[in-house]
This record gives sequence, structure tokens and C-alpha cells, in this order.
Amino acid sequence: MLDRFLVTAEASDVEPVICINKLDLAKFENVQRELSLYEELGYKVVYTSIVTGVGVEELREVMQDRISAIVGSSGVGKSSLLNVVQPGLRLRTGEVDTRIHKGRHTTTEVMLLPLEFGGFVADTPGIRTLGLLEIDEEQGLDIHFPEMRSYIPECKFAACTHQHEPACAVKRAIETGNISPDRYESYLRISGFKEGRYERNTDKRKTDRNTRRRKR
Ligand SMILES: Nc1nc2c(ncn2[C@@H]2O[C@H](COP(=O)(O)OP(=O)(O)OP(=O)(O)O)[C@@H](O)[C@H]2O)c(=O)[nH]1
Ligand SMILES: [Mg+2]
Ligand SMILES: [Zn+2]
Repeated sequence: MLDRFLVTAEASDVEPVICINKLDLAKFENVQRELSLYEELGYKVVYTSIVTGVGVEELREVMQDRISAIVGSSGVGKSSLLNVVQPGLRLRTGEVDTRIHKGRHTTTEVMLLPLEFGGFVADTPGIRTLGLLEIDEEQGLDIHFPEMRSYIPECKFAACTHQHEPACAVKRAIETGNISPDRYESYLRISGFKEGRYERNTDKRKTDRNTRRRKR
């Protein structure tokens, strides 16, 4: 999900900032270890908690004098965070379902909110899955993975998809440990999703129809 958000941001020329909320529920060292890959890739990561107040000032600095949007799954605390970042907003927040550990889709519409310290921020409803990406066919998906960029011109084939082609510099970089296998896995999933192979999760009926058509 995070990689999908990052690719979407990269493809839309939006500067992404990763915000890890509810830090009070985890051990900072463990969370930071998980996120170190993204910091190495050059993404800004802000760690926050509305319980301890950590990171709130940093989040304000990120939002100041810009138009931004806060996005993520339901229940991660987007509206709660904005209430703390900008006192007085009084956005509705909702308890997470303790049985399924998921939010209850409390925010139902996008709202652009003015910030007293400068700028605007959009609170958005939590999303379950990030749908098909509008990726420029000619540009490809790979360039939206910053760690792949320098290897792409080194592939033998100009139109290399870094999947089954020989002499692929991206795959070589994975073998030598210069590209994270997890991120490559995301790349495969997202490109597969785009080609319809992962559609079954979001639109089962359509996939069934396609499968049937193919069999005929
Ligand atoms: N422990 C803890 N709980 C938090 C924190 N931030 C938010 N919460 C709680 O998480 C729950 C969900 O918060 P919301 O702000 O409604 O989450 P949301 O991301 O806006 O959810 P949707 O509007 O459904 O997308 C609420 O019960 C909040 O009190 C935090 O930093 N720590
Ligand atoms: Mg909300
Ligand atoms: Zn390649």
C-alpha cells in the first residue's frame, strides 16, 4: 500500500511525505528499522502520536504554506492528527473496530481545510485499496521507483520490464543487494495489477469474465 501511494505521488509530481502515526503504540527503534529503507531512498518520514504529541510540530512544518492531502487507510488517525495540527478544526474521529482492527470510515468526504500557520490541507476518507494507476505507458512504472532509475538505461533492452528479459540491470541490482527485494516485489505487484493479474482482489467479477472469455 505504501509503495503504491509513493508511485502514485511520484507519477503525479506530488512530493510524498511518509507519516507513521500512533507511535505511542510501538517501539520507536522497531518502527524506524522498518522504515529505514524509505529514508535511504530519500523519502521524508515523520513519526507522530496524538497521545504524546511527538512529531506534531514537524508535521506542521511539512504542511506549512503548501496545499497537501493526508491519505491512508481508515482508522490510522488522519482526522485526529489534523485536529492536533490545527486546533479548532473539530473533525469527527472514530474508534477502530477492536475485533477486525480496522477503522469505520468516519470521514466520508474530502475537505480542504485552511491552516492558521499557512497553507491548506485536505482530510480524506480512508481507502481500502488504491486502484489502477494512471501511468504513462511510454514512461513506464519503473521510473517511479527512485532506486531503479539509474539502472534502467543499463538494461540490454530499451523496453525492459525487468521481469523475464536477459541482461537486466535492475535484476542484477537486486542480486547484488542494491535494490530491496521487497520493493521489487511491489514493483511486480503493481505492474501485474496494472495488467489485470491482480484485479481479482478489487473486481472479482470482471476477472471472472475475462478468464471465461480467455477460455473460450
Ligand atoms: N493510540 C493512539 N490512537 C490514535 C492516535 N491517533 C489517532 N488515534 C485513534 O485512532 C482512531 C481513529 O482515528 P481517526 O482520526 O478517526 O482516523 P482516520 O484516519 O481519520 O479514519 P477515517 O476517517 O475512517 O479514514 C481514534 O480512536 C483515534 O483516537 C495516536 O497517535 N495514538
Ligand atoms: Mg478521518
Ligand atoms: Zn531490466
